[in-house]
Order: sequence, then structure tokens, then C-alpha cells
Amino acid sequence: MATVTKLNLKAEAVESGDRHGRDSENEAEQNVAVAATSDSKTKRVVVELGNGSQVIYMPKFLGYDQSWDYLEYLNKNIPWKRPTIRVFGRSCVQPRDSCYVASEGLPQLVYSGYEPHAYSWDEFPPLKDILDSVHKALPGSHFNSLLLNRYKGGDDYVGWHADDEKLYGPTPEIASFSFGCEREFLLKKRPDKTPQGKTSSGEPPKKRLKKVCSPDQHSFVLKHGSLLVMRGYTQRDWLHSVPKRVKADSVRINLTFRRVL
Ligand SMILES: O=C(O)CCC(=O)C(=O)O
Ligand SMILES: [Mn+2]
Repeated sequence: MATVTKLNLKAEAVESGDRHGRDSENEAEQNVAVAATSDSKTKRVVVELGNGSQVIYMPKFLGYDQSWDYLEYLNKNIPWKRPTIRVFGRSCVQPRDSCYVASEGLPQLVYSGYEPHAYSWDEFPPLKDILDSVHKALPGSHFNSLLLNRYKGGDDYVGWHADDEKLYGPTPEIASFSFGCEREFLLKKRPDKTPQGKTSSGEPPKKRLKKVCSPDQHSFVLKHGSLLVMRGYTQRDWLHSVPKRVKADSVRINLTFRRVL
């Protein structure tokens, strides 16, 4: 059965300085590294997913009031659309609103058979401020595009997928902001394509090879004003989703900053 870690609990434990409120043996076994810095703005939970995949979660990246201002601005000013997309060969209406912003001259984004119009950053000055703040927090990052999502209520969702479009390259860094209603964000490991009884190098497995136990599902409750970053091979080796939630009765806006190569 899949092992699941509830990362929202880890975030809270770090925030309150309570690193002993959890089972430290279990944590080591699950190969999860948690790091905290003293500045409340940069308090972060770092989750090593294994094999070069990493997630960083900053529950209070932006201030509470400022985040409500952003939510209000985005809700009113973004030209939201609910496009028709293709999933498993069938047309369906995307179960959330979206919009796309990108720097000039980039290759066209295509996902689920849909080619969103690329709006300019200049049309939405607050987005440039958010972009600046994420560049400061993640030295070396150079995001040049942004996919926005609006979940109007608990029936809106994004199904299991990876942001593994070729135009992002093999190890995309994706920075994801959340505003408004808290929703659960799930990660699950993609099935291993290696044939049974073989290692990825093609060799038969060595006897008595020690099994490293790492969880193959993670769950985060994405808070208002939080930032979650996926890095390394996360898009190659993991899938993520924001499932339907009956109790989520208000709007959530999500911004995912990406770099088109
Ligand atoms: O809403 C979220 O937190 C995730 C959105 C997402 O995965 C996407 O736009 O690709
Ligand atoms: Mn995604």
C-alpha cells in the first residue's frame, strides 16, 4: 500500500519550532529532509522526493492582507477562460478557469490539445511584482511564463498530470502561488517503467540489497499566500493534482511560474 506523508503538518511543526512533535525515526525512514530558517518569510519545508526530485513549501511566503489584495485584483482583472481541452482523446470543458501570460517571442504552449493566448506581463503589473519576489526567493531562477488557474469552488479541480511539456526541458522548476481557499495538493510517484526483476541499469538486483523506504505519495494543504516549488526530476517521476473537495466553498487562485527554454 502507498505510504502517504501529510506535509501540511510538517510545515506547521517547522513554523512553531516543534521539530520533536513528529516521529523522528519515521521521518528518517521516509527520507524526508525538513529545513527551516529563522526569517518567517523564508521559512521553508524542503522535501527530498528521491532520485533528484525536490519540493519546497513556504506556507507564509506573502503577507495575509497583501495576498487578499492580489486575490481580489486577479479575480477581477484577469481575462479568465474555461477552454475546451482534449483528455484521453475526448473533448471536455476544463474543470477550472485559466489564463496564460508569457514573455514575447517564446514558443507556443500547447497542453491537452489547447493553445492558450499569451498575454503580456505589462497588462498586469501586480504579476510582475509577484514575479520579482519569486526571483528574489529562488536565486538563479528566470521564469518567463505563467499559467493562472481559478477554482471557483470545490467542484473545480486539476486531475493527475505532470508539467512535462518539452518546451520546459528535462528538469523544469515550477513555482506555484496559492491565494484564497485552502486546497489539497497531492503528489504521487509515477509507476516505475523498469521491467520487474531488473534494475534501471538492466542488471538483475543484488541479493540482500537494502530496501530504501520512501513514501510514494505526499499531500500539502496549500495556504493563502503560500509558495510551493517543484524542482529537478519531479515532472518526470511524479504526478500532481488538486482534487475536488466538497467543503472548499470559495475561490482559490493559483499562479504557476515556469521557464520556457
Ligand atoms: O492549482 C494548483 O495548485 C496546481 C495547478 C497545476 O498543477 C497546473 O496548472 O499545472
Ligand atoms: Mn501542474
